[in-house]
Amino acid sequence: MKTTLFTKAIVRRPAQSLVNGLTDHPELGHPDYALALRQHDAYIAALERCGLAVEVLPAWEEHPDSCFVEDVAVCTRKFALVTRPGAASRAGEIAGIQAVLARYFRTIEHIEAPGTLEGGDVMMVGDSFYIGLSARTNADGAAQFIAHLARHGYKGQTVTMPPTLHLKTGTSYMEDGILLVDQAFARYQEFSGFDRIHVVPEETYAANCLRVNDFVIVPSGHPETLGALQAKGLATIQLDMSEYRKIDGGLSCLSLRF
Ligand code: CIR
Repeated sequence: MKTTLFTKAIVRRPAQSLVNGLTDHPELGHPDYALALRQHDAYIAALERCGLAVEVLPAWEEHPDSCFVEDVAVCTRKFALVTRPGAASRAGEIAGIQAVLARYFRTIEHIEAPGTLEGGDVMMVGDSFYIGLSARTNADGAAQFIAHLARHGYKGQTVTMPPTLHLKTGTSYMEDGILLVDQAFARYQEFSGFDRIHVVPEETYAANCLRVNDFVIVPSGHPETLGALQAKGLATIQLDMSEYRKIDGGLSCLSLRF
């Protein structure tokens, strides 16, 4: 059976300044820019293979983390949201995103100060949204988003966060009731109703996989998670994400899908 969740995606080419992106893992070293570009090419090709028309925004040198376009917006079926990133160095990344979103969405909502919210903290499960209260997303930002959701007939609920960058760093929804959870989220009551795949500690990075229509995109080098997804009958595409991992970026971070 064909599953159509999304038809379009927006990505932004990595800038050379990517090598100075924010990271909690400096021990992994700086990204290799040429390799990051090749990995980005493969990422776009994978989204196209999943059936998406991909709009590619140009690299933006002033903003090292700007290829992580997921954090500056949230796209729902009824409206788009321009966020207000909690990382000071990323605040300027929202400039221009409204104009891009306006090509696809009639209604665009915003997070206003003092609220902060980054898209990496938002997990969509059908008409329900989970919002991680992280160092990047505060209670005010989450409350504003939940109010927007309610106005559009959706539900939103906050999730208390372990010390993890974003909610989707540690858990991601694979559709069909299946949820990937790393150890930090394993005991969360709010997720107990899902068919959970527990990501083993050595593969924590693979808690951020991306379901796009008939495929799940999985970071390469995570055989247990790959096997667990395939055992659920899901078709997989593996992508090498080594250069983005160095600056805490995962598969979902690199695109907006709608
Ligand atoms: C940051 O720290 O903001 C970037 N280096 C990584 C952003 C990853 N985005 C995401 O998880 N949605």
